[in-house]
Amino acid sequence: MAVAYIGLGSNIGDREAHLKSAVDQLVRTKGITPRRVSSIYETAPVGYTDQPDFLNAVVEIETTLEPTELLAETKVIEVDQKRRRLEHWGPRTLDLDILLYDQLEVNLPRLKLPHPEASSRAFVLVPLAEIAADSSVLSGKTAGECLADLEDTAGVDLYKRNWVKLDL
Ligand code: GSY
Repeated sequence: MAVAYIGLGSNIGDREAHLKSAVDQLVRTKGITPRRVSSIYETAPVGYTDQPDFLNAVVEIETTLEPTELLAETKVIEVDQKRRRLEHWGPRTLDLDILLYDQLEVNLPRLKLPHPEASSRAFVLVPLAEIAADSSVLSGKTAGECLADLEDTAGVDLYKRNWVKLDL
């Protein structure tokens, strides 16, 4: 059994409903058991900035799936939730990114672990550090340490706590 962290993001339509649907479908997926969910944060877009603000959150799961199997399941969820992405870096209904999978380092064309954004992006680090500040996101550096290193977390605002209830 591995512990993994999945980043959720949405910036089209009913963003909160998209994040909820993602968690619901994670709960229903064989081999995946969500254990903790961060608060939702409203975040200014990074990269291509001429697009709506995102809602971002992070889910901690236990999983019996291998990393590539987990990746495949996240893609199924994106498609099932009718993900629309108009441009490669542009708005999307729902994004699921595997951020961490135990302490595993993976460098495949479609899967890099830890996720390259996990150690540098406030929209990832703020929700990740909320539920797993001690998780290692960059050669021994924790999410909490990387978050402390950021110059600021402007553009990442708490949007909602306790937005989903897990039957543990
Ligand atoms: O990397 C995921 C998609 N994405 C995001 C995001 O989820 N949140 C914010 N704030 N900016 C982003 N830019 C991209 S691309």
